[in-house]
Amino acid sequence: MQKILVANRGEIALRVMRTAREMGIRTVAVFSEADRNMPFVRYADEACCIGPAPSVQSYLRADKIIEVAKDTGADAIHPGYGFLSENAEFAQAVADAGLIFIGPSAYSIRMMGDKISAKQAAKKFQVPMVPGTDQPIQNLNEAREISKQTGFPILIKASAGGGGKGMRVVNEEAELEEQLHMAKSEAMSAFSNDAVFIEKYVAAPRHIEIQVLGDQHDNYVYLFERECSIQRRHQKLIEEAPSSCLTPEIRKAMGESALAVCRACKYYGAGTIEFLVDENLNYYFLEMNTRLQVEHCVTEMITGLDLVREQINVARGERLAFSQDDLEIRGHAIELRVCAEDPQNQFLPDTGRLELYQVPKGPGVRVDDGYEQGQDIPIFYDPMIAKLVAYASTRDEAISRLCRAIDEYKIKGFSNTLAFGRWAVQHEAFRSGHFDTKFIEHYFKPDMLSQESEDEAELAAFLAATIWLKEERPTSKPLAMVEHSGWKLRRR
Ligand code: MV4
Repeated sequence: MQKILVANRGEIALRVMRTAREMGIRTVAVFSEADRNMPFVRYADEACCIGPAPSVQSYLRADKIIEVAKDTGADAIHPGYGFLSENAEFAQAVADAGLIFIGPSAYSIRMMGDKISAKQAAKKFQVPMVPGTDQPIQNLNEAREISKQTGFPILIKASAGGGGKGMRVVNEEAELEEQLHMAKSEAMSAFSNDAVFIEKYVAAPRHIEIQVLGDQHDNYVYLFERECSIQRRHQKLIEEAPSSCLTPEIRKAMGESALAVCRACKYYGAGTIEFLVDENLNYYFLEMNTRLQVEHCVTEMITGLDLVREQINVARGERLAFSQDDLEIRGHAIELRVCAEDPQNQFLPDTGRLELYQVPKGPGVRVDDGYEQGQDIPIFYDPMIAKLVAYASTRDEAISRLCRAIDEYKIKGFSNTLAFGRWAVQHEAFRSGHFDTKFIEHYFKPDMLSQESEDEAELAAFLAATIWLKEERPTSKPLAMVEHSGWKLRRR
């Protein structure tokens, strides 16, 4: 493999290109008109504009991207996450064009993309599943029968959904008819497929996922878990590895279940098996993500592996160079997604320019970002601008380190999730490890962060007054001194 086209943008495009460069592989960037000045475009050895800003006219143009790959002599395509990464037709088209798709086969993507066929495959390998069905619901009577067996509340899920899209909670039999009807018509308009299935609703579970790697010679390993319960509206905000709630026995059982899912779909490449874990540490298979995930970095920190390197090696047919027994968890990693969103206003996306942008550095800090100071955040794409990862030997140290890094991180120009992140990891429920997917809903109120900015304003006023009243006060710019005060910056 001599040259990889990266069919993505922002931090993940850069992330993939960095590993390619370390491996002596050249890179091709494809970019939209909005991304012309992005760091990933400059980092690539070659770059090609593929269309206007909207994704459907650029990053989702499978035909155009394959054409660029051929024209530039690339021999492989890395899809990153999002966009075309879990599109089986794209994976097939890449292969049909004589190029290597750096990811699983179209067969695996297709089987896991349909949640009903994923459950049927996993069931054959005795993977634990939430009580319910692994067949499409045919009619209301059938839905009634199944919910009688499981008991209410239940969840109706779209087979073509996933990641929380196309789900409906039904609390009692009286709501069933209407909810089933709505679920099916929603699924039809969103996915052109109205197949739905039913599961017992697990209230307030933890969301824990297992990272896996497979090669094209039937070898598989699991790279332990990531705890992803701190999320809002199915958008994860904080991820960590390992989870503070698993025992070595459950970790091993979940890892082996994850590998069973891989065997069920003949998986190769990097993948993630999502599980729900209830308060008694029962775990249930939810779905499989057949791509490299945003939060893969925390797994890299605790295993010492480079997942993109592994993806590339597997894609070119190499065998995994290690087995399960070679792997162990070392230390603890926590990731905060730094998003251009306003936590005080329901985490709605904010836009603006990076007027000031300084990233934290030093021991155990990793920042995967895609923008530079002075750039505008386009409205067309995901609001995540960076991932801040803290790594240390223990969870407590990783939390302290993340807080220190958040303090060093300077972003001015739009609202972002940095202060939210500090609030979350300092919360007693997070620190003690006793939290679930309802963490933000239960504990977070918008004014919790404004208190912090009020404290800061008060301190700034106090310092300004103190300087002003001091005998040897500077004759000019007292406010500039306040601005640069280490006391204010450290919020003391
Ligand atoms: C569930 C569930 C409770 N019970 N299934 C949401 C994402 C999708 N992968 C499946 N999801 C859920 N499935 C049963 N039977 C609760 C969720 C869920 C959730 C899961 C993981 C992380 C956050 C979540 C937030 C709300 C609901």
